[in-house]
Amino acid sequence: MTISYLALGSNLGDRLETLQKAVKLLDQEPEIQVIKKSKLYETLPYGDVPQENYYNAVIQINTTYDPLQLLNKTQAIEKKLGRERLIHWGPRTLDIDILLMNGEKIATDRLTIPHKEMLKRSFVLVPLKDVYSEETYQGKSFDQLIATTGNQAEVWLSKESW
Ligand code: PH2
Ligand code: MG
Ligand code: MG
Repeated sequence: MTISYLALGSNLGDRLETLQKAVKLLDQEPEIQVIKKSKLYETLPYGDVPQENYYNAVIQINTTYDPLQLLNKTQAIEKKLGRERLIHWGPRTLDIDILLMNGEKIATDRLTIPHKEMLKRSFVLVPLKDVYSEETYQGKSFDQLIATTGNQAEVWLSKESW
């Protein structure tokens, strides 16, 4: 079993319903158990593409899949819930990114673990703090890591319960 962390994001259509369905579909996979869900956050779009606000969350899962098997599953679920790959970094009904898988380090064309950009993004670090198994990551507290991004003000708790 591998403890892994997945980031979920949506900024098209019914964002809450999409994230809820994604968690359910992941948990229904025989080789994946969802252990913890972060709170739900509304976030300003990060990057250069103007677009609507996102809902973001992070979940902790247990899986027996290897990284590429897990990527195939997450991509199948993105597709099932209506994702079309149109604009790089553009609006999406559902994005599932693998952040961490135990201590794995992988760099291939399809997949990099730990996720390359995670330390720059408060919309990832704030929910990761909710579910991460330890108080620190690479020797730093999450509050320190979040402060370093400079975009911590772009993330706030959603009033919706999920
Ligand atoms: N995902 C992106 C680009 N920008 N901004 C926010 N706030 N949340 C996201 O999930 C997001 C983004 C590309 O994956
Ligand atoms: Mg992403
Ligand atoms: Mg992605």
